[in-house]
Amino acid sequence: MKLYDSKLAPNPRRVRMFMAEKGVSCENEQVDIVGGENLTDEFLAVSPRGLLPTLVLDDGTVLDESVAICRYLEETHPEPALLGTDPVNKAHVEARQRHMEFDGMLAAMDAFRNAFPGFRERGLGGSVGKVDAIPALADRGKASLLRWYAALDRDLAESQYIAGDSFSIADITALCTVDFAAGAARCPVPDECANVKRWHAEVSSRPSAGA
Ligand SMILES: N[C@@H](CCC(=O)N[C@@H](CS)C(=O)NCC(=O)O)C(=O)O
Repeated sequence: MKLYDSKLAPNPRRVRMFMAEKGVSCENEQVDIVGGENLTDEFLAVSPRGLLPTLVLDDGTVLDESVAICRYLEETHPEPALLGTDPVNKAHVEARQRHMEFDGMLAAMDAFRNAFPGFRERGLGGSVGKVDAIPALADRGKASLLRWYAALDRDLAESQYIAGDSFSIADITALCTVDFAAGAARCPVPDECANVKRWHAEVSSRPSAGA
């Protein structure tokens, strides 16, 4: 299989981390999003939505969503389980993963995309039509991130990881979001969020965090 990847982007990093946790590797092709390589005919012939990550399986099947790719990898490489263990835990991990994606990742995307000069005419990613950036959405993205950090800090006062006692996909999504928010979106974890900082140091020390 082959992963179309982009080193600086947070969603492809989620898949790289997931693969590293599973000990899975495959062919990798870097696609330059800022330079617009994801919008070329060549890439759109592979992945029509023009988004990264995209995983192409050996039989030609194209998977173009991070969590769908992770689902496939979990089914084909069950250990270690990153999407939960029993029916209740699986549901809880999925809920927490969605909280991280909707409340964190999307806010970080808004904060970055709507402020980055290179994306002035690319307010939404991918190939389906151009939408201008809206600068006010960058401010709202940062406000949403601060709200998310506060909620995360409360949750992490009660548990070691985002979805309880075990590391899961929810931690991967959250780590990739925090690092992207702190770097590209210039919205780091506030000093008062000591529980988030404790968790961040712990998950950042995993070898997969460098994938
Ligand atoms: N929900 C999708 C989001 C994918 C996405 O937005 N990827 C970004 C990189 S993090 C992208 O490819 N952007 C292309 C662009 O900005 O044109 C997933 O998780 O795979």
